[in-house]
Amino acid sequence: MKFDIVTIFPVMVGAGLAEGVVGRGIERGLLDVRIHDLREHTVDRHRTVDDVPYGGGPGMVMKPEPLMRAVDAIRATRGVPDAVVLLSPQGRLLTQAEVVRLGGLRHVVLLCGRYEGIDERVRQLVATEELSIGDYVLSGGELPALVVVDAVSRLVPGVVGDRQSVDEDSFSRGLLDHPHYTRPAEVAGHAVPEVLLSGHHAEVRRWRRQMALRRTLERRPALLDTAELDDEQRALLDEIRKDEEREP
Ligand code: 4HQ
Repeated sequence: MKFDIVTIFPVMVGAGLAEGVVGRGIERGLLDVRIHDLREHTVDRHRTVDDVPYGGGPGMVMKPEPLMRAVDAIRATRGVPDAVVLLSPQGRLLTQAEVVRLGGLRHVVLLCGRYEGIDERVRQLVATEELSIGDYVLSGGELPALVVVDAVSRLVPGVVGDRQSVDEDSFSRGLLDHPHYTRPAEVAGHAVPEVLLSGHHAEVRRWRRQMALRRTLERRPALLDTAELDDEQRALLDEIRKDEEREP
């Protein structure tokens, strides 16, 4: 899968791609990621990428032409992308469903904004969609772009070594994860739940499914409205809800 990231902080983005699962995916040729320094697409002596807002007010606005030229250059050298994504708090919220959709594409361009915002014509003329990674304010789109690349890359075959860990991932099943434990069996008086030491695989599986449902019900109940539960999960959830009624 191909990603092109346009930014005024190429070193920061490069650092975010260099290690871990994404770094290995790039090294192994499963991911083709290029970083584009927006300033390379300026034409003035000062390499200006921002300007004062029309109508006045505080802060600066990202100029449209460098971004337009950057995407033109990507089209010419890397091919016509399937999506040009603008990262901004005004975008549609990034969910695992959006991640899966992007994972079905072959070539995605990510535009990172800085300053107070980006000239609206970039949305109209260059971006094909706008995504937000959450309802909080960051100082730029670089971290959101890295979030998108990370989440989408995990779905590219071979990038995550163990296929099972992708399929069983928390949100891929629409629920929160169950608790995890490793050695030692006791830490500061806190023991690992007995069932996990029992060797009863069916019991372990049932306990994990129960805990995932319990945590989802307690922490993110709205997820249960859209999660596709099987018969066993619906039965477990009914049990948990009855327990709650007895001692809330
Ligand atoms: N910003 N999800 C403002 C974000 C953001 C987010 C990126 C700050 C764009 C201009 N982007 N710049 N949240 O807060 O995507």
